[in-house]
Amino acid sequence: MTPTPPTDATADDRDSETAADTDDHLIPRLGLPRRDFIKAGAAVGAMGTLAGCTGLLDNNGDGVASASDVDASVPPGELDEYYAFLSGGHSGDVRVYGVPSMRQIMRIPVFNYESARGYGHDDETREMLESAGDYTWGDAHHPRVSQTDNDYDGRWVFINDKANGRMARINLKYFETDAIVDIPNTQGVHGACARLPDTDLIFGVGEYRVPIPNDGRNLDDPDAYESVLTAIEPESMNVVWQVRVDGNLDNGDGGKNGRWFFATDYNSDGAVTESEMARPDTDYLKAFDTIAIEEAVENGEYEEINGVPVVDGTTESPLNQGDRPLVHYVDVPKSPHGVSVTPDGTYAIVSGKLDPTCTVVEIDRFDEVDDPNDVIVGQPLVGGGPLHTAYDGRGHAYTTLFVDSQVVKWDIEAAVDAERRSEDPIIEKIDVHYNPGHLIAAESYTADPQGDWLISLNKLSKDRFLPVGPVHPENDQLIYIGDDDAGMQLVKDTPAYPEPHDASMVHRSKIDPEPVYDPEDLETEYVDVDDTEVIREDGRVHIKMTSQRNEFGFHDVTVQEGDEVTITTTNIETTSDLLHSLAIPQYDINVKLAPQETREVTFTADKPGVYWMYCAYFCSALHLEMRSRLLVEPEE
Ligand code: CUK
Ligand code: CUA
Repeated sequence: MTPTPPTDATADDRDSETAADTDDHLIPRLGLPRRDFIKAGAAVGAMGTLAGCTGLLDNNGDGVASASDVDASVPPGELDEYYAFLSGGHSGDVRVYGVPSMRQIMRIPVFNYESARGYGHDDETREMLESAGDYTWGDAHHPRVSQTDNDYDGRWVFINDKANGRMARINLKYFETDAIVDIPNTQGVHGACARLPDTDLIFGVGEYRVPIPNDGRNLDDPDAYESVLTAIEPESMNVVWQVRVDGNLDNGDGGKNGRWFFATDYNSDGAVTESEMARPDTDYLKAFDTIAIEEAVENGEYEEINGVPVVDGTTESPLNQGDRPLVHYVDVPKSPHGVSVTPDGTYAIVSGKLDPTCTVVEIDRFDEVDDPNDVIVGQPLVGGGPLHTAYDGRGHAYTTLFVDSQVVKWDIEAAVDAERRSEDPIIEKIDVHYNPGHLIAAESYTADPQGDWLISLNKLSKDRFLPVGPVHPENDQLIYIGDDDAGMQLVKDTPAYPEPHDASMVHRSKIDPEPVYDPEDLETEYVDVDDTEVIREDGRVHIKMTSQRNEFGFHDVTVQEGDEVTITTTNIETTSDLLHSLAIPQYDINVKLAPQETREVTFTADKPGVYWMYCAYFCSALHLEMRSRLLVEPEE
């Protein structure tokens, strides 16, 4: 996320303020003492009530809550309370953190090739990547964990590829990508979200407007470009329908009751240059009535393009004229960015980006109002560059302020009661370092957020870590939000490789991954000791072998130059955490083999010579000895 801020302000402008602000607790924009924002009973007076409050201690006995008083420690040998799934941006992967330790536990390759997990190296994952467009990278932004009845169910994580217009599915039984769909009729799928409560559809939010179909027609006629919302069935990962809209689409979020989906639009005029895109005073929040859209599809009111039923949801569409429009267009201040639905499903909150407000939309009013703009019930003045909003389940919203480098906490109902563009609903602001994009609170996307931890995903780290050259890490900051009296407490800086955009945080009790593979779940047939063999047929060689401490099933295998060789390998170990791999470096292969995992790799033996196949996971004291020879005989 690198939105254009309304001013040229960046972290540089804030650097000079930061030290002073910390000292006298001034909130820069408002010029008020920070403690004035804390509710009655704050600071010293509140400490008497802190006993029994999770996470907050008074470690230094000064009677004032501070970062050192928040217990975020996870001692060696102990486990975290939450999983956090963070997108890897243009690294193309998903990272798994433990919270509150902020330790990075795992990386899951999705749109990228990755050798330590053998991803894109064995036949199955390579074919998955090839059939999904054959790109070597992607831009992963929005990891959303599947829910049942508006609560995390531990089945899947879905994530978009903003670069190539794809959607991927990670299965949480094995924490691995198991499906990717290359979505037709769209470029740059940005938002990714589910229809709730039960994740029966996944939505890909089409960002870039292009001619549909994009086959050379209307090349330089931007008025004819369009963007679409895409609905994907999560079990099959098939695209089931699309809706074409006016303007573009940016971020999205699902309502909680199986009907609504919301998406922002920062380019309602359909412009193609930055200055034109930022010109209109208002852009849209689009509310998609997914039930009405499904009825239109069932009634055949669509055009089939590239095999997908595409429904017309533009403002002029006949389907939008009746009393049950497919898409409601709500005017919100210019260039909105994030939209997120409150845990109780009452409101959708749109963050202003180029306007210092959030817009609160009451969802039930869509059925009651004649003018769609009458769904707006609040518009608090939150600060510079609001991008995304998260929830604690206690009626508070937390919004990142990109330009101000802050997170602002505000009261949702107070914002509905207050005048438009009032600061009254603001409770508190905390400095973050620097320029935050998304933020995520524990289980914020469910009906029941946990309300204890919040991560601010900051785009710049500047001087917060040892310098490592011109490419800086980003900074994921852990903030404790569990004590409304003491206020938000910044607890930890965590450097992140570029670049997390969004995250989901799930209590560990809701995810139950397998420690070893169940061979029944794998496509490739298990190779046991008795199955070890070499099958030769018409220039094709199929090697079936085991791997275990400390040898492969064959000490050497001879093939002919030009043979098409398939090696099927099973790690027959049953002990958890005992991994091997099959590396054949000169053939650019490294297949990872977790316990009870079988993988297959196919290549053409086009280079005569001796090739050591070795195990790249340090599996035992005789790990270095775990190697066999591939002998490729030259053609006569
Ligand atoms: S995100 Cu994708 S540009 Cu604000 Cu949801 Cu960073
Ligand atoms: Cu097996 Cu190293």
